[in-house]
Amino acid sequence: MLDKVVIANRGEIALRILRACHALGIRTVAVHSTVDRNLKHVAMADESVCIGPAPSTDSYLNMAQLIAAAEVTDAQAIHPGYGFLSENADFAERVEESGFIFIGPKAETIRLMGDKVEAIRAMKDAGVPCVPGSGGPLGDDAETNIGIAREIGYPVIVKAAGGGGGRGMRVVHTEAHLANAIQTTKSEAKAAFGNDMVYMEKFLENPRHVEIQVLADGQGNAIHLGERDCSMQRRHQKVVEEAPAPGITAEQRAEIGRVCTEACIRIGYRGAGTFEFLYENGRFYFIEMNTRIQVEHPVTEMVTGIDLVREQLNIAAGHKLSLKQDDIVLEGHAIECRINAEDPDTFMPSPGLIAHFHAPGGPGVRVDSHIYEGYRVPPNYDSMIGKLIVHGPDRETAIARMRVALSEMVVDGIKTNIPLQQRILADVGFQQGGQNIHYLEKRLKEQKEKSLSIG
Ligand code: MV4
Repeated sequence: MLDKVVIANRGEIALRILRACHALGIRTVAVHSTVDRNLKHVAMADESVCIGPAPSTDSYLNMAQLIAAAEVTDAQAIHPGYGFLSENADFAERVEESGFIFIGPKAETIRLMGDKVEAIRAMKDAGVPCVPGSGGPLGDDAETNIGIAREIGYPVIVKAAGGGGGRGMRVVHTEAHLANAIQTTKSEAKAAFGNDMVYMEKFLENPRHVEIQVLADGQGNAIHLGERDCSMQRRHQKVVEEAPAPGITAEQRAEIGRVCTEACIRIGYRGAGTFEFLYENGRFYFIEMNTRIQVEHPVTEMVTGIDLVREQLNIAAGHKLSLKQDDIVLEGHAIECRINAEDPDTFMPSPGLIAHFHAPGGPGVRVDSHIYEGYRVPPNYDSMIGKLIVHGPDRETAIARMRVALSEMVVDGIKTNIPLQQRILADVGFQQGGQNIHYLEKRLKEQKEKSLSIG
């Protein structure tokens, strides 16, 4: 097993990684910025290293500092968590060139998936169902592009190859707007990602976001752990996630899961990964692959009973997958509410001192959070301060448990989105299940208009 791991992240995921390491007897090194010296996992780690000032570019994104931290502590591996450098192929490469293990896929796999055109090509070749599209980058010839769009059928969406996660895309409804949309997306992509390559897909108007969790050892073995529904989102930020996805049958799950695991084996995938699909009219359409552990991984852990971070560590240590597909049995239903330090109505960040904190509890209730009474949420990073996860024998029970847990949870001193989460869990449409990616924003808009007409 690994003997010492650098946790190249902060907040709840740093704590989550620390716990998985300690449970395996692995020593931990916390790295932190100057404003983060009071993070919970820093106090719990075997060693800690201050890697720079508050701005992430000077600390959590500083590759040289992170590698130096591994060197001075004589660590063996670096876990990047999510965000920051977790999907940076150059970082993975530099980590391995420096003689450390990057806890994730090979750099070349990260690079492949970072280029959305190449990722889609690879997945299509591996038999993964994709959105009808250009099947490659768009060239400069307007007539050719018009021909591609006609073939696909309007509306189409133009996406940046270097984008992903909702950045750098444009919907086009008619031929008259196509050339302009391509040019604008190209120049925005050039500015944002240093790469002006764009591609085209059929625009699916009312899909759900359903993603498949996989684990692969890079030694010819891969399994899937079912799906998560992440359709409850606002501005590409997920708000509530759940597993399994309402309405997906065991047969559908087995089929799409098999396709994903076969693709993993074919590309030599290593580590935990997520295949992102749009799901519409009973069909899956691949859009992107994430090569990191994801924020919402706990809902999969709750329904499978598998510790995904532990599996990441075992794979990084060179072990073959000990789990077989038949070992994966889904039980019950899990829901995750992201808890953010933000105004529940305006979504403005609300950093500051946590004057009082009470964590909810009870059967099937899990709190993944680094906050504590007296902790000060810094203004420099993402506003997520934790995740509340519940598990129950069925979706109705999970919803009931989440509603109780949300009502028990106390975070005083700052504003949080707990009131928003309570409104979502009380919403009849949410309770029905299976809403599409536009549902939350539509409901929020309705609510705002209603409150304006009264106020
Ligand atoms: C799409 C789409 C509709 N059709 N692609 C946004 C995030 C990025 N991962 C891909 N995204 C989308 N791609 C086609 N062909 C709609 C979205 C989309 C979306 C996807 C998942 C979750 C939330 C979303 C919100 C708006 C748009």
